[in-house]
Amino acid sequence: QSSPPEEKIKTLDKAGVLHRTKTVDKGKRLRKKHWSASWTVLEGGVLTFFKDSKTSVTGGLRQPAKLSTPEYTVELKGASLSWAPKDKSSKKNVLELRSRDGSEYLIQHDSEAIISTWHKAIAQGIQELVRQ
Ligand code: I3S
Repeated sequence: QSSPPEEKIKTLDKAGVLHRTKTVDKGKRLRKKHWSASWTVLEGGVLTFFKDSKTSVTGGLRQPAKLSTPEYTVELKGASLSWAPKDKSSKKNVLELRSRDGSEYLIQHDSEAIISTWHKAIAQGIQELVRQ
């Protein structure tokens, strides 16, 4: 039985600036980490990292995508999320996201409160897709 149409409307779950780096690309470990601050949007079961962090300032929440190019798009279906083990990074508050296609990302924010709300939102996004 399919869900009613209103449940399929994509809603913005969360958006903000996070530090992130990709560490594995489809099973292949990348040689170097390149941390950068990026405008990040969680919407409709997809986490999108934009190329830069400035969009939020210039474009505002309403049209972030128009002024910036997505750099990484992570489908949360089949993904897993955990706190990164200490050997993955010396930074604090680091999350590790593994996508179903075998890519891995580290996501970080100096504020424990902020990273915790992202942890909750991404974990919930993954959970909601489990039975779909
Ligand atoms: O895993 P690594 O090599 O310790 O990661 C660090 C490097 O990516 C480093 O870049 P350079 O090798 O160009 O200096 C970054 O500046 C560091 O932030 C990385 O370590 P952390 O522990 O911050 O993820």
